[in-house]
Amino acid sequence: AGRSEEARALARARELPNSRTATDVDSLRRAFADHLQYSQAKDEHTATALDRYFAVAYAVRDRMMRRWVQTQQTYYRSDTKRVYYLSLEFLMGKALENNLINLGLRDSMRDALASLGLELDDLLAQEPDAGLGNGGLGRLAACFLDSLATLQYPAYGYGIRYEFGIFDQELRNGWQVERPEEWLRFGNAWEIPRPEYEVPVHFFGRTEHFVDEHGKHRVRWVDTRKVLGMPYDTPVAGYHNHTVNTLRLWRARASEEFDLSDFNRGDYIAAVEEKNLSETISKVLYPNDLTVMGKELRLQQQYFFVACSIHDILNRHLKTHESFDGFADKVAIQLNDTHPAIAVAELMRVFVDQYDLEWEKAWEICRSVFGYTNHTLLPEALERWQVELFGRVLPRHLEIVYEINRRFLDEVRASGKADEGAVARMSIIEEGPGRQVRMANLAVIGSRSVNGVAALHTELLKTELFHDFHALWPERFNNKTNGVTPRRWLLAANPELARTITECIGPQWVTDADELRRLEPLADDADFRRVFREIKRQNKERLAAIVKAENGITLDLDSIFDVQVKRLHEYKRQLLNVLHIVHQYLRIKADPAYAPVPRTYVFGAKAAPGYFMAKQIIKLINSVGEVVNHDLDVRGRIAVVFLKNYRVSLAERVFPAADVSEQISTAGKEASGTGNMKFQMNGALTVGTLDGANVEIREEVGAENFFLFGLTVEQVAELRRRGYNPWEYYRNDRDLKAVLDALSSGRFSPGEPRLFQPIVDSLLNGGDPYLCLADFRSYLECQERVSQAYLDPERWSRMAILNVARSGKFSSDRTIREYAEEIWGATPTPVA
Ligand code: B1H
Ligand code: IMP
Repeated sequence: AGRSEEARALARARELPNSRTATDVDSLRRAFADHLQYSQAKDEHTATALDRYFAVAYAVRDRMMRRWVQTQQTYYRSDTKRVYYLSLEFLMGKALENNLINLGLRDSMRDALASLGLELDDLLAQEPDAGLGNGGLGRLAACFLDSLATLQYPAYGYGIRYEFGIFDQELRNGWQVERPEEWLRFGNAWEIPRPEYEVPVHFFGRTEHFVDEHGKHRVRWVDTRKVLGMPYDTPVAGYHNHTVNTLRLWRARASEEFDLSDFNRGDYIAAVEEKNLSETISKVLYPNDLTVMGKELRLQQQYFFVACSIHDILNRHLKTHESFDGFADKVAIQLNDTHPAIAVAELMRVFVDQYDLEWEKAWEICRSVFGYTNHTLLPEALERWQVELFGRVLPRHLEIVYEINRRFLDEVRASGKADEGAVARMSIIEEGPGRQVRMANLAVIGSRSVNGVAALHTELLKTELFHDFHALWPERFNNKTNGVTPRRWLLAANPELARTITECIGPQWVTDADELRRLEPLADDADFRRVFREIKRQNKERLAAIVKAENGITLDLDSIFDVQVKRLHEYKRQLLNVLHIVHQYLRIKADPAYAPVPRTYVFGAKAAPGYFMAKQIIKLINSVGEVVNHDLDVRGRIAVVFLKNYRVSLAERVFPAADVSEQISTAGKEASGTGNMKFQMNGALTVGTLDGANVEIREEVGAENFFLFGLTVEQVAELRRRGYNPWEYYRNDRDLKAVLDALSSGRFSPGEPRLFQPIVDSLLNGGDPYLCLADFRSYLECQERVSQAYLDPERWSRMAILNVARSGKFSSDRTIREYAEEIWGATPTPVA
């Protein structure tokens, strides 16, 4: 009764006019002026560009608030099934432009600011990237949030509010140097701290087994160290609808009673040191894309955010339900890789120890709630924890994992479906010296669904990594090919192309990317092709301006912009790309009359700080660039550019400017790739292997609109069976030999002739694990075909337009709809 009285009073209060929801130009101008004054306490004399950015951001945020609250109320009222996406990474990038677009405010806000003599684009530039992820896996989570809200699914993202996201990359003398990225230094306009919803999380300690008053065997987790998780909520608006979902990120805080004993002993400093230790948990994102470190702090991060999120999910459920009986009909939890897989044990612990559920019942609920997405087959990325470490940090969870495993192994043995070898491979515990907990096995056993992220990847999961599990539970496995949001990656990043597309086929494509198919006939329209080329040229100009400012290099806009942007990894073979560049360089030097179709080779890549070979390759790219860009013999023919600090906001400038997309991983190694999709959507042609989602991109665009090269997965396996010897390729291919000899001779490292010897050694004496030499010739021939095709601009634009037209499959809207229908059983829940 009290609450409905309050509701009526609030409604009356809201009858007074306000400027916080209106979206006309005059109201937006007023909102900007108000926030500059009332939120920033600034005037025209003192306001900085950053103040003005905040004024715009707050004006936009105001316009999300009502919808945000109403969205949440709608979810409660309809008691709809909610989806929780648990991820250690959300690579969100900037929020302002995306929010302006999704709320339909971009044009009015631009006009409102223009009337004040301000450029919207200048203010957009002020916002720092939210770099809470490494690469594809984190950016996928961000695209998913956009699609979930756009498709009106009742969804939440849960993760960690890292104080330091992915490092800022600087280059010193061509070497990568990492600097901390202080994205929160000037405040974050989008987050709402919610200290009132803090959650306690326990670590360490020991377990006590006892018999309760009903004679039941129970367990207590005692003598723990407590940390608090404080939620920060960020609104995620759907495109042109009323849905605003929540990204809830947890920050670690020392518990209030943190080491009172130290305080009481008068050791103030020691007590504050303790506080720092607790708060370290959410300090920094681990920057080792695709490599696990086995560090205690990383396990603490994982458990910290999982425990907070599970607590939150259960509380929300209990607000409107008496028990957990219908839990699995109301909740779906997706595990973004194994990083949050401890959630399986945590949910069991809370059910059994705190809510006193029977094990069997708890397990049944658990197993129908979780879905697990695998993102890689690379062994170095498969998470395993030393049993000793795991049991020290999470003693109760280790017991639970043992119990899950014991029951699972009994069941498998009883079924007679697996021999002892298979049983050992499927066990959650890897036996032998230094026993380990295998998180992937825990995730598979604890989930109703296991999916890969591209068709080929899922096939390899079934036949290799999870072969035994697939034999046991074939129905659990499914594919969900990745996608990217066309709002950020086409509508926002490539405004000219987006506008032109809308002029031709209407605006439906923004939320129904299959509509892009209607561009197909325009590939045969010479006028459209000309416009398409003009747009590409403008986008190349925009990128060239960045390169001029950052690298001091003037790019040739007529050259092919040949781009490889992604994390630096040996399997992604940036090195193969460099070998091709060096080959071209040597060819021009050997034959001054050789005039290849001009190319600008563009790279952007961060290397994990401890990844020696990756850092060497960055240095090599820069050193080759140094030589090539200053050699008058090759001027106007080839140029090499390394863009420093590749990140989401830079990517938004790069994809629209690319002619060629380099997707050249060793077949079988790239689970999906998502950059490949962003290039395609922006009309770049792919040079690629049959790996990850390249396979499906080629299927969609047609073989004639895709530049294929390299060994297939089967051929790679066959070559390895026969015994791969890189020396044979070196001896039999004079061009290849010349390239490697040039690296060995110090041609690109004057004064330090042996600098790149480790790279050459890894290729020749290290067995060339990623088969750069085996694919070298095929890659060269493919690049020759690319150059020939580029010579015919009409043919090239035709191919590029068809790439855009056939990119609909790779919208994350399609991906999310599949997850919702086939894994989560979630239905769209529109907000009135
Ligand atoms: C992908 C990761 C990853 N797969 C461990 N696995 C990490 C693993 O910090 N860690 O410990 C971080 C990241 N990332 C990528 O996921 C795949 O390599 C891509 O092929 C795929 O497109 C992307 C999204 O599915
Ligand atoms: P939470 O994240 O689930 O705690 O959601 C908070 C939001 O949900 C707020 O916007 C509330 O208005 C809304 N909400 C919370 N409880 C209820 C309820 O019982 N009925 C309707 N809306 C609710």
